[in-house]
Amino acid sequence: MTDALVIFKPDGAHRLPVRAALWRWLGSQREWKLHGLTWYRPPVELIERHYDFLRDRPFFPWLVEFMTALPVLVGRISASPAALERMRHELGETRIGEARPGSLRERYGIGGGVNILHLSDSPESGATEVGLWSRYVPLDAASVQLEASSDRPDRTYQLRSLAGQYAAGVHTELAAQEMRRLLREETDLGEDDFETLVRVILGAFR
Ligand code: DAT
Ligand code: MG
Repeated sequence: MTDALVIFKPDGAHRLPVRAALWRWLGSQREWKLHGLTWYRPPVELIERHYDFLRDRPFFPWLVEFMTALPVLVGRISASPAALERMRHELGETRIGEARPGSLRERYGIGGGVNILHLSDSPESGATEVGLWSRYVPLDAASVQLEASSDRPDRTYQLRSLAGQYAAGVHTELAAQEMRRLLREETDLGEDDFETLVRVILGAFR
């Protein structure tokens, strides 16, 4: 058995229909075991270490801001190496535009690196990431109880289309305004946290 780190990123944690869908998948424990899932707002230093291999990429400052902006849901799973590989397959490719149709990221990701869920990509990275995060947050705490469904509407595909316009500089203001309206329908975040969510999501498409 191998360990892996799982994180509902801010979009996966706070867009309620997405959180419910991720929970239905992860909580099924189909061929893995979930050992704990807890709310935690990671400090910059932890995210910079976690994504150290991306330090030189142009999107790194955005990535750090995105991952530290709001509390996320973080936990540890154990699975066979083959099952972990199948989980990564079900999750889909990193960039939403390239994510396999039917994968979780294709179904719920808004675009670019706004891709809902982190999952360690191998037994080696799993061990490293679980080791690193355990120094900050207990990964074996009793799991939070999440809702398996949401009465909020899922606006993923509209958001993705608008993010495309926003990124292309087409109707930028209107696209941003409409994205804000749709995100408001999806989440119950309070006003300040909601503004933060909008900011970090739009930030991916500048
Ligand atoms: P994954 O999350 O699929 O394991 P990764 O480990 O290569 O992908 O990268 C970590 C995160 O960094 C990824 O989830 C989103 C962001 N990212 C990576 N490559 C990117 C890119 N080309 N454009 C935007 N964001 C990117
Ligand atoms: Mg990775």
